Amino acid sequence: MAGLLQRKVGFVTLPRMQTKTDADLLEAYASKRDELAFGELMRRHAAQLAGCPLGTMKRRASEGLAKLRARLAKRGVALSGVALVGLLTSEASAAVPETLLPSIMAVVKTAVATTATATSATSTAAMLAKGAMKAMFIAKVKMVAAVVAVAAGLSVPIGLTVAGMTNKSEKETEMTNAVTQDVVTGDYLVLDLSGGPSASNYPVSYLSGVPAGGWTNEDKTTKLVLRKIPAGTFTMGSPTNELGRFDHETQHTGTLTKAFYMGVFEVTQRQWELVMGNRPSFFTNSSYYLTRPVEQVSYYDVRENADSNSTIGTSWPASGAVGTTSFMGKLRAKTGMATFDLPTEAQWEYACRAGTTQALNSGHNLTDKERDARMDTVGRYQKRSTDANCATNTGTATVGLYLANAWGLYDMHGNVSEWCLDWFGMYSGSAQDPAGELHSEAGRVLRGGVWGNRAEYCRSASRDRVSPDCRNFYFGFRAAMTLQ
Ligand SMILES: [Ca+2]
Repeated sequence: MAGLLQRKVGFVTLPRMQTKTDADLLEAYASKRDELAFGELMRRHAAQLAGCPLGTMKRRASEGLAKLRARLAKRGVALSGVALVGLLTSEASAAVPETLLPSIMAVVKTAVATTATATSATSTAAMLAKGAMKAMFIAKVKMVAAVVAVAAGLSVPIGLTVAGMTNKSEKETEMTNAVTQDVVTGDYLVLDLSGGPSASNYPVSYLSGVPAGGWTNEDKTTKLVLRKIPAGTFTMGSPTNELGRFDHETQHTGTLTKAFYMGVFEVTQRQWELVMGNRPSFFTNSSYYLTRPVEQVSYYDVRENADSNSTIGTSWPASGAVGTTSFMGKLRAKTGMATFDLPTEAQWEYACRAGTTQALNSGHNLTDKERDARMDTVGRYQKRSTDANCATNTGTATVGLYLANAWGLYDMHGNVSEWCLDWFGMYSGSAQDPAGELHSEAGRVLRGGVWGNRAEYCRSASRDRVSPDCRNFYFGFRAAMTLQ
C-alpha cells in the first residue's frame, strides 16, 4: 500500500516550495489552504514514516501532533483539530503496509465503539475535504485518518471513516479539488421504511448527529434520513455577474420563518420501492439500482394522484394537501407527520447554499459553463447515458457519492434534478416563506441540475421547470418536512 499510495500521490516539488520550512508550509496550508504546500509536506514526510509498524506509527502520530501544536502555537495559527488530523494523515497514510490493514480496522472499530460521546462526527468529512488528498485512494486515507486521530488522542470523531471503507463506489469519483467547507453538527430525523409498502407505520427516530460509523447504505435504502435546517434569512438568486446565470434568477432576500427537515440524500429507488411498491426508474441495473436516486417520477406521483398521474385539484400553494396514493401521502399516513412534502423552492435553495453565496455550495464559482473542476467534486453532471445498465460512472450516481454541503446534504448539485413545490415564475421580490405563483403554465420548479447536463445548470441559483405530470429520467426529488 505504501508504494501504491506514494505512486498515486505523486506530488511534484515546485521550486518555490523547496526553500520553505515545514513550519512555513504548515502555515500556508493553515491560513490559506495552500494545497501545494500541503502536497510538499506529504512528499517530505511520507518517506520518513515509510515502513513503520503500527505501534511506531501511533507513537509518531502522537509526537507529530504535539510538535505541530507547538509550532502553530508559536505562530498564533489557529489550525483546527480537524485540519491537524488531515496533516498527520497525509504523513502517515503512505506508511501503512497492506498487511497491517486488518489491525488498523480493529483499532478503528474499537474506537468507534468507544466514541459514543463524539459531538461532531460530520467534521471528519470536512477534514477529508480539507485534507486535499489529491488523487489518493480516499477510503484508505479515511481509515488511516481514524487511526491517527485515535493514536493522537484527538477528540475528532471518526465515524465516517468506517463507512468510507465499505463504500467501494467512492472509487468512482476523483476528489481532485479540495474544498474548505465546515460540516456542522445537527439533528436528524430517521424513518424506518423496512416494513415496506404493506407496513402500517414507519417508525420515527432522531439522532443528534451523524452516527458513529457514518451513513451506510441502509440509510439510503431501508431508512430515510432528513437533517434539521434552521429558520433564517438568505439571499436567493444569483448576482448579475455569475457565470451561467439566467434572468429569472433575480437576487432578493428570502426569509424562512420555520425550521424544516430536508432529506440528506435524494430519495433512492429502494426507498421509493419500499413506500410505493413499484420501480419506475430508468437505471435499473440490479447491482446498483438500490442506492441510485429514483427518477421517472412525476410531481403528481410524489404528492398528488400517483395512480392516475394527475392533480388532486386544489394543491400547492392554495392547499398543502397531498394525495393518499402519493409518496408523500403514504409518508404522512405512516408516520403521523402531516407536513411531509417536497421543499418549497426557497427552502431548497436555502438548504443547498448552507450559507454560501457562490454558484456552488462548496464556496466556488464556475470558471466554465460546460465542465468545471469545481463542479466535479460536488455532484454528478455531464455523464450522459441512454443505457439502463450503464456503467457506474455514467447516468445517475449512487447518492452521497460526492461532497456534502456545510449542512451535510448531498447531491444538491447534479445527479437528479429535484422537484420543488412551487409553480415557476419570476421572483416577486423579497418575501417571507415564499410559495411561488398561484398557477403557471410554465410548470413546476425543478432544482439542482442533472446528471446528463452542463455545469451551469447545476448552480445553486439555477432553476428549471416542466409540467407536473412529466416522468423523465432526469427528474427525482428529496423529501422535506416543515416544523409548525
Ligand atoms: Ca440533485
